[in-house]
Order: sequence, then structure tokens, then C-alpha cells
Amino acid sequence: RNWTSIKSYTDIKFEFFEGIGKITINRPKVYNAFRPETNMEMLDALEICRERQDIGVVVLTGEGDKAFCSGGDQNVKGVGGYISENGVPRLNVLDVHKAIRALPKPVIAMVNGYAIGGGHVLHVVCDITIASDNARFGQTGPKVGSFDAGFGSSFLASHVGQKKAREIWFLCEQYTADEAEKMGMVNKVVALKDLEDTTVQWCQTMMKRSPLALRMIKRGLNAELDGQRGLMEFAGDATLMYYLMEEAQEGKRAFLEKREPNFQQFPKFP
Ligand code: 1HA
Repeated sequence: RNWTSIKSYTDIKFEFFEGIGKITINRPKVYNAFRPETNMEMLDALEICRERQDIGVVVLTGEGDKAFCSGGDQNVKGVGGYISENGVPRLNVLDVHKAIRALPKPVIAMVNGYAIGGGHVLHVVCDITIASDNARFGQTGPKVGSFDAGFGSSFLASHVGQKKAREIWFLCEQYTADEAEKMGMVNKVVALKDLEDTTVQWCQTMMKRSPLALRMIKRGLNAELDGQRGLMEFAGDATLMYYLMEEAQEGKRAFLEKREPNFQQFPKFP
């Protein structure tokens, strides 16, 4: 498969193939742990995915066959966060979570090994997870001096239930791909050699579906958990669709033509 580079970065690869934008955390020596710069690059790539008309689906993965992502890079964990190159401590993976959640296109986690700690949270916030059979899942926060009581807890609970979510966080054990699938936090498990093919097939199927319909489903499912922020994004897309209608155009035209708008010409559906 001929992936072409969209933009080059230091910590990630960002590639394109037939409508798919693929973001690969490229720090295999640390099992694809992220540092603040990694998250800044992912945010930039996600923004490009949002803007580009020719990208329908986004895939997030890790380089190599050992890890999807092992969470925050413990080598740069300092006081108050992970220390960026300019010395500022940050927890900016939270901005990546928000960007994945808000992206109006499906985001697929292609889990090719360990999805641990903050790396586990990353797959949890993606819309779909496809895992290789060697993948291992788990949280580590309470073992290593951290926790994510945000999306990494609430969305996890919505996938696996409250009791299981508490077990995963309180015990910090690891789970196999099959166990993760049975729990409902993984959509499909395949052999490592088939991981990319399967993921691309899922992406191609989704790209045959109506993009606006997928967008509204994502918004609706998000809104249930995301409170006013989720409703705001859902409402924003309702406005987008209204702006596509004659009824909204009539309002604008009447204003510019300095006349009363004629809204009565439009149907009032029961
Ligand atoms: O909780 C948060 C946040 C919460 C709120 C807001 C923001 C947050 C941001 C981040 C996080 C977190 O991610 S906290 C959790 C941080 N991550 C971890 O605790 C995972 C640490 N890693 C492991 O548990 C294990 O390495 C492993 C289960 C993934 C793999 O174990 P294994 O197969 O025994 O390999 P291991 O030898 O441990 O690791 C391979 C290499 O990768 C080692 O380097 P080497 O000795 O070969 O030079 C290891 O040091 C490195 N490595 C693995 N994980 C990390 C790492 N280096 C830095 N940071 C890592 N996270």
C-alpha cells in the first residue's frame, strides 16, 4: 500500500492513502510514549485532517509491532506535567483527546501492541478500535503516580460499564485483545499481519457511507456524554445544515435586499 507523506514531523508520521489520513506515533524506543511535542504534532495533523476535503477517515497508530502507545514519556515527566523543550510542564494530551472527540470524521485506533496508561486512553477516545491479537490493554496511573479522571474514565465506563472501568483503573492489570473485545472496548481483533488491511477495509466501508450522516451520529453519541459542549457541537452542525437550506438563504437575502423575508413559502413538516 502506497502511503504518501502529508507533512513531516519529528515525533509522528502523517500519511495519506485513498481518503485515509494516518497518524503514527513514531517513538518506538520508548514504546511510542508521547511527550508534549508529540501531542503538538498530533494536534497539527488532526487539524489538517479536519480541513482536508479529501480525508474521510483518520487512523491513529504506533510505529512497529510492540506498542500502540505507552502513555506519557516518563523521561520528561516533571513537576506539574510533562516538560516540553522550552521547559514548560504540560498535560496537552488532553487537547488531543478533545480534538479526536470533536473531529467531524471517524477516528480509528489501530492498536498494534501495548495500549497502556495514556496510550490506553488514546484508543478509548477514538471512535473505533481495531486491535492485533498481540495487543495488550490497561491503565497504569495509580501505579506510576498519575490518573485520568476525564475522558479516560468516563468514556471507558460507557464502553465497559462502571464496575469494569473501576477494576481497570483500581487494579492496573493488563488485558489481552480478546478480553478487551469481550469487554466492549475493542471492535475487532485480527492477526497482526492483517491489522492494516482490516483497518483500511473498515475505513473504505465507512467512506462509502454518507459523511454527513456519520458526522451527525458521532455528534449525537458524543452529546450524550459531553454535556453542553456536546450539545453545542451537535447544534453547530444543525446550523450548518440549516445554512444549506433555502429557508436560511431567504433570511440573508431579505436582509441584504432590505425587504421583509418570506418564510411562509417553506414547508412546516409535521
Ligand atoms: O495519566 C496520564 C495523564 C493524565 C492526565 C492528563 C495527562 C496525562 C498524560 C499522560 C498520562 C500517562 O500516560 S500516565 C502512564 C504513563 N505510562 C506508563 O506508566 C506505562 C509505562 N510502561 C510500561 O508499563 C511498560 O513499559 C509496558 C507495559 C508498556 C511494556 O512493558 P515491557 O514489555 O516489559 O517493556 P519495557 O522494557 O518496560 O519497555 C520497553 C522500553 O520502552 C523501555 O526502554 P529501555 O529500557 O528498552 O530503554 C522502557 O523504559 C520504554 N518505555 C515504555 N513505556 C514508557 C517508556 N519510556 C518512557 N515512558 C513510557 N511511558
